[in-house]
Order: sequence, then C-alpha cells, then structure tokens
Amino acid sequence: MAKTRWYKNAVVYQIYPRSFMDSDGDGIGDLNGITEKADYIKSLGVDAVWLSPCYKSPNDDNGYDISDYCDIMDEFGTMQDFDRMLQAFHDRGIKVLMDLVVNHTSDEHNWFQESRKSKDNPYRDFYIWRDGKGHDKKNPPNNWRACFGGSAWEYDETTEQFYLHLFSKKQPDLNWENPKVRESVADICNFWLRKGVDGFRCDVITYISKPDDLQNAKQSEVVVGPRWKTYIHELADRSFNKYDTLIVGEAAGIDFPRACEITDESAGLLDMLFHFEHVAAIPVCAYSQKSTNLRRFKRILFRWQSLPETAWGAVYYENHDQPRSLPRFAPAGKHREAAAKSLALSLLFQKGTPFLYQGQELGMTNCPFTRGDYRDIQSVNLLADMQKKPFGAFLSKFTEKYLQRYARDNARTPMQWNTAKNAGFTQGTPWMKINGNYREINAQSQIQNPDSVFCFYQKALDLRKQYADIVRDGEFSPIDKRNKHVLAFTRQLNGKYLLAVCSLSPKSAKCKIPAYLCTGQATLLLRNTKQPIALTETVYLPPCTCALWEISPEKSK
Ligand code: TEU
Repeated sequence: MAKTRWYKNAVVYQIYPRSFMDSDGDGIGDLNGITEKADYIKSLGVDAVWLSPCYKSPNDDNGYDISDYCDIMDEFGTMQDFDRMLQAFHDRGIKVLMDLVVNHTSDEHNWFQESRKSKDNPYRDFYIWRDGKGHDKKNPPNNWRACFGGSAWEYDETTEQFYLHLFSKKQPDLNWENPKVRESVADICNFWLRKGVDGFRCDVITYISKPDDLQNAKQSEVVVGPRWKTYIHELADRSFNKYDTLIVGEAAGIDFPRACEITDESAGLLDMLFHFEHVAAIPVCAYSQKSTNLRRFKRILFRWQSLPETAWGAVYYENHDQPRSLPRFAPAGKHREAAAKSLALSLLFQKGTPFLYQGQELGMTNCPFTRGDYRDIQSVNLLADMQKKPFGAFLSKFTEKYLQRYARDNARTPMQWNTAKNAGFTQGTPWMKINGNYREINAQSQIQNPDSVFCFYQKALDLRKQYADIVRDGEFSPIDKRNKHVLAFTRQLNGKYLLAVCSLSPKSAKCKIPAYLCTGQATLLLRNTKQPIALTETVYLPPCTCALWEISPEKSK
C-alpha cells in the first residue's frame, strides 16, 4: 500500500500505561484507565498515541520484556479492554502506535523456555547461544556489557552455554539470523496491524542484526549490524508496507549521516528515528541542578533540522527513558510554567514529527526520590553495584546524586490528574512514588485555567494545524544561533515565515532578529506572557519568555 505519510503533520503523545491511570485500584495504570482519559488526550489536540508495551510480561523491565506478544499484561486488563481502547481512540480520530520490542523477549517467553531445554530443541536457534571461554568454558564469550549492568552473557547450566542479552539477563536477544524468528516477528506485527493499529515504535531496532564473528566483535558494531537493512526490508514487505503505517525506530548510537540514509524515503527502512544526541547524559550536569548548556543543545537540535528534503525526523525532549525536560533543559523553580511553555514552543514548531510524553503537557518535573523510591531496574541495579564496590557508601552517595538527575524513574512517576489522594491516579497504593508537587501541578486545575501549560500546548497544537503547510514543509533557519539564553528559529514557505523566539533562561535575555524579519506584516500568534513583546531587531525577553509570530516580510533575506 502506498504510504500517505500522514505522520508528517501529526503530533504523537506517548503513554506509559503503568503510570497513566489506574481504573481498578491495584495501584497500577491500565488500559481501561487510558480509555477513560481518551477525551483528555483528544482535548489536548494530538493526532496519535504511542503506547509503551502492554503485552504479557513478568515486568523485569516494565513490559520491555515480553512473554507473549499476542496477549495483554494481566495488570493492564484483557484483549477486550485493548480493543475498546483502540476503538475509543479511532472514534476520536487518534491513531495508535504499539511498541514493538523484538530485539529481545522475556526469558519467560515460551520460545526461550524451549530454547534453553537442549541444544537440539527446535527453538534453540531462536536465541544466541555460544560456548564460554577458558579451560572450563565458564568465561563469557566476549567482553560485551549489558545495559543494566554486568556481562551481556549469561551462563545456563542446563546446556552449559551462554546466551546473549544486551539488556537484563531476563531479556535474551533474539537470533535474527534465523528465518523462523523473522517470520514470527512479521506474524506478530500483522496480528496487531489486522486489529487496526497504525504503526510501531520499534525498540532498539537497529541492534537486531549481530556481527558475524561475535566472539571477536566490538560491541559498537551492534548499533547497525551487517544484515540490518535486509531484515527491515523483509519485515516491511511482509507486514509494515501492507498498511498505511508509521514506523519509528529507536536508534541509540545512530549519528546524523547514518540517520540521513536510514530515513530517506528511497531507502524504505524507517519513516523516522529517535536519535539520542541531545539527551546523552553530561557528567558535569550530573551532580548539580543546572540545566543543560543551551548552546550545545541548540547545536545538536539545529544539526538534526538539516536532514535532506527526502528524509524525515522525530523531535522530542522527553520519553519514559529520560528525566523530565524540567529542570533538564530549562529552569524548574519559580519560572517552571513559563519554561515549560517556552520549551513547548521550541519543540512543536521544529521540522519533523513531535513526540510528547505524558505529563509534559502539564510541565511535570523530576521527582525528589530517596533511595528506596527507585523502581527502575537500571537505577536499582546501579545502586546495588555501587554498594558492592570498595568505598561503596561513598560511591552510592554520588550514584544517588546522578540518579536524582538522570534516573528513568523521573519520567515514570504517575500522572498528576487532580489534587485528590494519589493525584487522582489510583484509589489503591501506587506502584511507585507520586511526585509531591501534584497539588500545584495537575491536569484538572490546568484544564480550567486558560493561562496554564496545558492550555498553551492546546493553543500551540491548534496553530500547528492552522499553519500545517509551513509547519510540515517550511525551511528551518536558526536565528541568533550563538545566543546562550534563547532558542530561536524561523520556518519559511513561499515567502511566509513563522518566527519562534524562546528564552530558556531564568534571567532577562535579548535576541537579535535579522532586519528583513522586522519589515512588512507581523502578527503575534502566541506568547507565554501578558506583557507585549515588540518585534524589533533586538527582542527583549523577561525570564523564560517565548513568542511566535507570523511574518510576511517586505524585503527578502
Ligand atoms: O531503550 C533502549 C536504550 O537504548 C536504553 O538503553 C536507553 O538508552 C536507556 O534506557 C537510557 O537510560 C529501550 C526502551 O526504551 C527501554 O525502556 C528499555 O529498557 C530498553 O529498550 C530495553 O528494552
């Protein structure tokens, strides 16, 4: 089927089901909870949702370890609940993307249970087994590290071999060299596409093809393995391309030149990908509450705005693996609301498909955790590993500081719906800590307040629709590129400009505007302050102020 590329005008909202809305009081978000909030999501003005995994899972990594791809996680409900939720979104004109996690399964998946039984089991080759090294063959086959700590190889007594797991040892990597694996993955995709889902966010999808000589290969070679393109083409032919899908790949470690190739329409691989450059942890920020250096942030974002015309990008500041953008990219203290809006404007008018993460539309912030509050396997393992080292107590203190700043838990605290008990998320005991600031930051109060962050998002999303052509196709140009306090740019199509000026500084700031933009007709479309903002060659901006103009200049550039 020919792609309509509907996603080029879409904004996607990511739901982390576990923390979105609990409908049955077990303290864990669920599908019926999501359905209850479909009107809320519609009212925000987004076009699609991406659901983090809701498949059957023992939850070693909160659903990113799947034990049955065609069934629903017990805590989240049933397949009927899923169908109802899908219908609820489709009734509202909202598309639904599933999270496709097929680099690995859970060790509790039936395939792995069979695979580990014996070397001649029909499922043995569904996973990557190798002999160990050393005289007793008890040393891992290579020095690769698992993302959640320790070796990437786990020894299995039954067959006296190691299996590969790039993530936790409960997430064995699938062997994509095996045609049966590839067929099975296509079947899974078709199962969900037949149900009517509109595409997939593909988890660590570029890691699926492993280097041939595994024992001697460098771990970096796994980022885009030797047969990656072939496997994606095959999957696209068997599944993705039979429907009008959006396929977005998570692509940790992918650099700009490679992204240009991979997302070029002619390549037929991914419609867009998530790069990680602007969200890489920076050691110097790890131990302070300082925001990321804006010049660096801008340099990265602007570079990724220069994808060729034939390629496409996904733009995002937050997701379930990242701390909140407040205070990461802008100050969260007394300027929190203004900063949240300024970030919103800076994101939503870039070229590409914006992805918002639940709570971002409220300006939710990082959470002040204490040791016992962490739930994420990555944080928990890191703390435990540090404690085991010499000077453990000392190292743990630093680790806690680091986690405060970068832990994935920051994004995973439950949605803040209202000022009721548990922020209205659950009637029971929440599965993880709720951020105490819910009395101040919650959906109910923001929906009613025209000056709220939520209403600002609504207005910005509405403007995106009004200016759909320029937002989709307009040329992107940075403005006052080296400014340390302000992120500003134009989008231009057929001589008409949108100018976004976004201060992310807690201090007053200035932004230099080129003379040609100060001629002709300018209309102020949106701002986050009641004060007037004059469009002159120097725009003066109170802390975290932002504004969006439509300009039809008399002179050209
Ligand atoms: O994340 C893959 C990924 O690259 C992560 O290692 C990411 O860099 C890390 O979480 C940042 O701290 C995906 C999912 O988004 C993540 O939630 C899963 O844990 C992971 O895959 C394994 O499935």
